Amino acid sequence: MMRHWTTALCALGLAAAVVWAGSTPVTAQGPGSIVGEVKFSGTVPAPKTLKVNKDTQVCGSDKLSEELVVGANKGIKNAVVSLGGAKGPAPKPAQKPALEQKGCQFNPHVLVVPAGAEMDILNSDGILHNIHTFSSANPSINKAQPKFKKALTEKFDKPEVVKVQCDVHGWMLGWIVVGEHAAYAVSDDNGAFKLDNVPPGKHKVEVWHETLGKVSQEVEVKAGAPTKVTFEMSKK
Ligand SMILES: [Cu+2]
Repeated sequence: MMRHWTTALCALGLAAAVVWAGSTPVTAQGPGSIVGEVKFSGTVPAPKTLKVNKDTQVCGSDKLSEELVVGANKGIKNAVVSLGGAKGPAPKPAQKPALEQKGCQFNPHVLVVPAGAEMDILNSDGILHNIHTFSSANPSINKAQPKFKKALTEKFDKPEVVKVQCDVHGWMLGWIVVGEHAAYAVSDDNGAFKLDNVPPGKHKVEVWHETLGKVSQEVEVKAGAPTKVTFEMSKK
């Protein structure tokens, strides 16, 4: 008889526990994320054409400028989204970041590199390029990269946006965004981005684009969940 009751109570207790857990919302914990889009507002201008008039056997023919790339649904590519007030230093990346010169273009067009981390500048073209950087906080680099020099290793210690050009091929343009913390993302072909590991709370989220400038928005991030946000940028 006793045994029977115990079994019955246990079964009841188990059933109650299951119901209780099922009706209690799971408490979200830990960092959240910010997912969103950077969109162009207004009439999208036609992309500029860059004249290719040198080393055409490697560089190819005229190219479309990447200074403003607007994709599907007016998403802006290569906008850099970052968390204002995030603390550094940025962790060392697992893989050395690389800026590649291929087909006489910088790839990627916009690269985020943590401050103080080594990065490679690659010459995959087998012709002479000349790396020339424009910055204010970091020393300028102006180095020939002959065809046999496949990689140059460089390092930027101070956070800032560095413009990169090639003195051999006037149309070549790229950007190195030297980050002071880990919370950076670059928007993709459709203007989409994701910032992971964002502490819950209010954050100022900043967006930089090479020709459209800067916009920012306050975003409240919930613990353990993605928060959606849309940024709009337009020609000044
Ligand atoms: Cu070049």
